[in-house]
Amino acid sequence: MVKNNNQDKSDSIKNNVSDFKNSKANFIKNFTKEQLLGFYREMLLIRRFEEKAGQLYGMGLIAGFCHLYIGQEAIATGMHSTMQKGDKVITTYRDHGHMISVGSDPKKIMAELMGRKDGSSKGKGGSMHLFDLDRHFYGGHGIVGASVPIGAGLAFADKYLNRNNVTFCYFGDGAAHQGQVYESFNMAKLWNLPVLFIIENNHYAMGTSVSRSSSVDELHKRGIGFNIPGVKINGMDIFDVIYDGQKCVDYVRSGNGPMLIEMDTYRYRGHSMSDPATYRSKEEVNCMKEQDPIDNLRLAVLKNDLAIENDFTKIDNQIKEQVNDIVEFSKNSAEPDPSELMSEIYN
Ligand SMILES: Cc1ncc(C[n+]2csc(CCOP(=O)(O)OP(=O)(O)O)c2C)c(N)n1
Ligand SMILES: [Mg+2]
Repeated sequence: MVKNNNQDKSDSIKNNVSDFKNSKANFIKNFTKEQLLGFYREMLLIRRFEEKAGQLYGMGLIAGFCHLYIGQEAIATGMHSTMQKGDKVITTYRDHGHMISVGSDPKKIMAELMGRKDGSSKGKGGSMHLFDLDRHFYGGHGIVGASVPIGAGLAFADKYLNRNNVTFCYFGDGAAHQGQVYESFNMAKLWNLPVLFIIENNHYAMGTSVSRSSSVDELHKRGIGFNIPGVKINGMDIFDVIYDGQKCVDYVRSGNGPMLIEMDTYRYRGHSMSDPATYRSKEEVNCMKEQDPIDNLRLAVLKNDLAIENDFTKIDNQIKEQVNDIVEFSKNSAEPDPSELMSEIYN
């Protein structure tokens, strides 16, 4: 196969990744106890928040579309730890976890899901249309693939204004087949935009598996035709995400132009609340749950004597209380006034 410079860079990242596999036990020791427990706290908050959202949906307190992120938490939390002030995040409708990880108030997120006036979009956007300008979180997009050209545009603005920031642009394995994705890849490389394209490959686009829909199922290779290097990262392990992800962020921030990451991950629940997910076996789901990112982190920390069981139990209890408060706040928030119906919307 003919190689180009970017391919060499991609290969060298891959080589470093295999070095990392050998020294993984040591990598965890780079973090303080506070940092490790902070990762655990954030991932657990996303998980419990999502479980609660699922219950509230069942009770009729959340309506419309609602896509849960359960199983994919290590990606949002891990990549967030590689960000600098002013870096941008844009993603799909599977957005609750990403908005929590950038530090938005989860009370406002839940209130938004419930269509209440204290929601982050004043209760008028719902689950798929979260937004937080102060934290550079640019949505929440219901149109499959739409986060990619907009993400490239955000990166264009940073480059144009000489800001040393990176845009973290997330999309799914299904979205990776969209034409607008490749138009964006072309321009992003042509202008060497500081954008990190991150495919969250959870192996299904609604009910269609990657193997049934993709002629090239190694999605990290999708940038090669545009000279965009790509790597595949184990998205079920936060230490893989941070170690490998940081190298990619550094590459982009150093002015080399875009890079593509394929995060290998899995969603435990159906595509949305109306999907019983009968297209995959219980064995498959259980096998993936054995690699659970939150259990993985807890075990790795305990095994390395970097915290004790009681530290985790305390956090488990605090998160339980926090999620109860989040629900109370959201239930007590009123629905938007009917006079708001036509304001701040496109019509
Ligand atoms: C342009 C467009 N086409 C189709 C849909 C319907 N649709 C919503 S989600 C989805 C599947 C996308 O799967 P993937 O990109 O893998 O993301 P995931 O849901 O797995 O996170 C489809 C086809 C849409 N919202 N927008
Ligand atoms: Mg998918």
